[in-house]
Amino acid sequence: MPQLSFIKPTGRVTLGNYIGALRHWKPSAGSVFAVADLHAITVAWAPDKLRESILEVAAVLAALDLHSEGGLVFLQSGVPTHSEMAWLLECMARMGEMSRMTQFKAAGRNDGSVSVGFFAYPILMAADILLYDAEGVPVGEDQKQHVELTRDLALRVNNLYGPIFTVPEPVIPAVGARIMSLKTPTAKMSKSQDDPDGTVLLLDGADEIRRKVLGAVTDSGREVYFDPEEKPGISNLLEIAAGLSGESREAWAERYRTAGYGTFKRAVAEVVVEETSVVRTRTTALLDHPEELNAILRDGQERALVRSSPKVRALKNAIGYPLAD
Ligand code: AQP
Repeated sequence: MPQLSFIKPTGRVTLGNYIGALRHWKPSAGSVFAVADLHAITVAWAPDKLRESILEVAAVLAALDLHSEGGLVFLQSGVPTHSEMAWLLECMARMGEMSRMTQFKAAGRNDGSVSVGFFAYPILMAADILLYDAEGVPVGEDQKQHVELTRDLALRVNNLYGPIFTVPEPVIPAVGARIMSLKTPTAKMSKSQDDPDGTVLLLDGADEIRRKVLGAVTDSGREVYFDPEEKPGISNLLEIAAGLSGESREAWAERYRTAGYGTFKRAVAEVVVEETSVVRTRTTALLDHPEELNAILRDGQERALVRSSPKVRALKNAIGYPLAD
């Protein structure tokens, strides 16, 4: 089944993004990988930072060759069918169902300054999915409700106007590693958090990676073993090592159990340096040659528009717009 995955340009790409998501993404005919830059402005943003983040995220997708084998890599903002479809669906969604979205309830309900876009973004996400006839959408537990909204909207449209949309299923990945901050191992490593020493960036140089990993907080005791409750710092490093090397956490713990925290951290730092070096070098090269990256993105956006336009036309036609075809 072709994959459809979006990533928000809300900051620099982290090692958490790479281990938890990007390194598992594979191109195939029909797959869609997009920089969700329309989603990035639902919260406060600075134009320069946004531009920088969009280009970095796009360069990583291209460095991973996700545009090969017929896959699409593009900027969401460059393909107008996304916002057009979102508007059409917004007029079919109900305030009641939108107000029940837990992410809005958690972050925005009692805050009058939250943007209307933040309230409506699950509908934009529905548009992103429905435009490409995605059957399965890989999401974490926190996004499952949004795929359910997408299903409800698709079924509503299909019942009222005929079979226009494929009704997608949420696909929850079996074991997704959750990488935590190196400085606060009880908090997720995140692009948008201001946690410079706790966050390894995918484009950090080798020395910077070593400095950050060696500076990671550890736990009391001396032994290396996996126990996120008792040893959140060490367990996070085991998760990182296992996520990158393909060897299990247990194998890593066994090898370094009594070696001392310093030796263990040095080994983890080396794995991070080695296993990210190819994607780092390729991403940096693309950022240094914007014409190559731009060409990939322009080609992706043209193909995405060709692919998604019939869906918008079909819906417009069915709901009463005379010149939609
Ligand atoms: N710490 C993490 N460990 C494992 N996986 C992670 N992902 C993010 N952080 C970790 C995965 O990366 C993908 C990025 O998707 P996104 O950028 O659209 O959303 P996100 O999950 O909100 O990512 P961030 O980095 O935490 O961004 P902000 O700070 O803006 O919220 C997803 O597949 C995610 O699971």
